[in-house]
Amino acid sequence: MRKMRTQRAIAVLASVLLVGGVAACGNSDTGGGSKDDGKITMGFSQVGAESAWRTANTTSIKESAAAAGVELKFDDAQQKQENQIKAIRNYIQQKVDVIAFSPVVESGWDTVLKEAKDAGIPVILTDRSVDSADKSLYKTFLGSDFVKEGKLAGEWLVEQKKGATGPVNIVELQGNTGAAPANDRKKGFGEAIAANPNLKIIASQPGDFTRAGGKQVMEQFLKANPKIDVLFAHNDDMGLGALEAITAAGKVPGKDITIITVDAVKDGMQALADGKFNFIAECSPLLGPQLMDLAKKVHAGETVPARIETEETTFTQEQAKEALPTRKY
Ligand code: GYE
Repeated sequence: MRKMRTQRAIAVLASVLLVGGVAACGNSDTGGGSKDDGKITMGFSQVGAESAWRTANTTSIKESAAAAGVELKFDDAQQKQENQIKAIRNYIQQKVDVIAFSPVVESGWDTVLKEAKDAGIPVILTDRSVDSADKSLYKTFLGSDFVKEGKLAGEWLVEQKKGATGPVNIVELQGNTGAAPANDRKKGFGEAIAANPNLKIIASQPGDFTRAGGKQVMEQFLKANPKIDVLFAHNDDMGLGALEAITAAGKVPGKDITIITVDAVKDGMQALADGKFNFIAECSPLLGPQLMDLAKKVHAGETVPARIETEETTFTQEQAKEALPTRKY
């Protein structure tokens, strides 16, 4: 009797172990499989969170990584190059598969890029580029043509002011010093307005791409210059900050002062539709899907084009009214 009971107990125990074993085996199959599945790890160093453009760009990158099954390590450098260099060195140490970053300034990257190259980790530049002479330090640059954006802004102004008989005084709010979009937008705009000698930049200062910066520098411009006809702001956020300074100075934005910006984020488009801004050159922050695609190709050893340009347009007040209801960011 006792023997039979013992035998049954052993049988029950065995079946429990068996079922448990199968279940455990099943678990490890699915769990382990997806881990070693050639999943790409990307280390991304972001400039910061200085503008609505940047927020939309970060969201695009995070969402696209998740959708593409790319494991994303993300670092916000708070607009400091030294933080970006630290983050890139960390990613090299962690042996990520791909490093992507948006360089806060153009210069000073050769050493860290060489370290990534020596470690055999491909680098993708996104949004902003570097001025390194050695193009082998990175695989590709995905982003806008900032010179073109500045040029489109300038050409619109030339057209608007073609009947001007006297001087047209322009003030310029630049992005952070040394950044590709600040250098290039200034260049493109300057070249375009050279077509009409009446158009003169009477003051040009960095407002760091932030609302607070735009407001503060515009206050100084207004104090120092009794006649300001045009504001060219290198992004919407600085333009939006400047609106406060202009209104506080008793002037009507969009009427007393013509305002041109770059980006076309929702708040900028709203200001344009409301008649406070006059023209926006678009710069698209939605780089995530293309970036993930490039990361996969580069990781697979495929050659990719050295330069991939973002498609963009421009907006007048009327066009902003039409585009606003479906604007995603
Ligand atoms: O225009 C500005 C942001 O690098 C294109 O950075 C980007 C610029 C964008 O802070 O709003």
